[in-house]
Amino acid sequence: MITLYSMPSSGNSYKVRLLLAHLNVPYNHVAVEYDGDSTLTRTDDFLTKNPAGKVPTVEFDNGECLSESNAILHYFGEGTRFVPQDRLTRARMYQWMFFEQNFHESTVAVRSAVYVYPQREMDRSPERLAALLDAGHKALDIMEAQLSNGPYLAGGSLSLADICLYGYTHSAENGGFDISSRKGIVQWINRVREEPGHVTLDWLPQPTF
Ligand SMILES: N[C@@H](CCC(=O)N[C@@H](CS)C(=O)NCC(=O)O)C(=O)O
Repeated sequence: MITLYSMPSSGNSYKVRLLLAHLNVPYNHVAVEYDGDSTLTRTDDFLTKNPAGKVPTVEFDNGECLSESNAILHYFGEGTRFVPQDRLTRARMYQWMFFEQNFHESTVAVRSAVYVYPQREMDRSPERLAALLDAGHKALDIMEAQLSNGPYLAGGSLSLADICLYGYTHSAENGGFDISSRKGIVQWINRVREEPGHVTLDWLPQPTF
């Protein structure tokens, strides 16, 4: 059985847990939280699995490992209903997933992390918080423009792009972002949440041992 190293409180890890839940993929879960110098991601053993020292990271039965949340989504999502058949719609799904890592994660997720994790306290300067708020609202406006015109980010049904961007958008208010005035995003959050098989951020699989 595969092992997923993931951070229970993190949107990047949640994306993977959400897709695996939708696909009913069983896995061992190893929880990783910030724990100073003893954080699991800093150990020599973990660094052989992912030299970047980050989660989510998947370890397969044969010892092969895969990291980067969106690469993991791609690995498990390929050939399922979460990857559109149409070439352009599929490319648009990837467009949103690259946007997530380039623009949304570095603003919306980072501002929330700065508030939530005491370890990020040094990043709480007023200038930095203001810049992140401004840039994060721009990222949310870009999503809002799409979601005011269609039910999902790419095509007419839930795709990897929605699973990917839901991770940090549904909890963006933790970072001080205004979601409630963005009606397209509000309705999309409800739509994603109502999809059969959905699990919440705090859901973790039962231990298998
Ligand atoms: N681009 C990476 C980002 C991964 C990442 O930043 N993970 C954070 C949690 S959100 C982490 O592992 N932090 C623990 C650490 O740095 O030790 C992805 O999408 O997987």
